[in-house]
Amino acid sequence: MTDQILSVPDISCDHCKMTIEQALAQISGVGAASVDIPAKTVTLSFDETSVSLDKIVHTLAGVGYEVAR
Ligand SMILES: [Cu+2]
Repeated sequence: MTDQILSVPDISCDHCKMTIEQALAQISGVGAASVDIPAKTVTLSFDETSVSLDKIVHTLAGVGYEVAR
């Protein structure tokens, strides 16, 4: 598993946290994911052999959250 911290500037409340965590939970290959609201970050671990970081970033964009890079 690869650990990754993503910066997501639009995170502002519990609703954002729930939306993001639920979206990530539906991607196979993504393990634990947690959203830090004050820090506006998403910390997750994923299996690089079954999902790419790109796919994760696109999934977040699909639910309305752009990852800053
Ligand atoms: Cu919100």
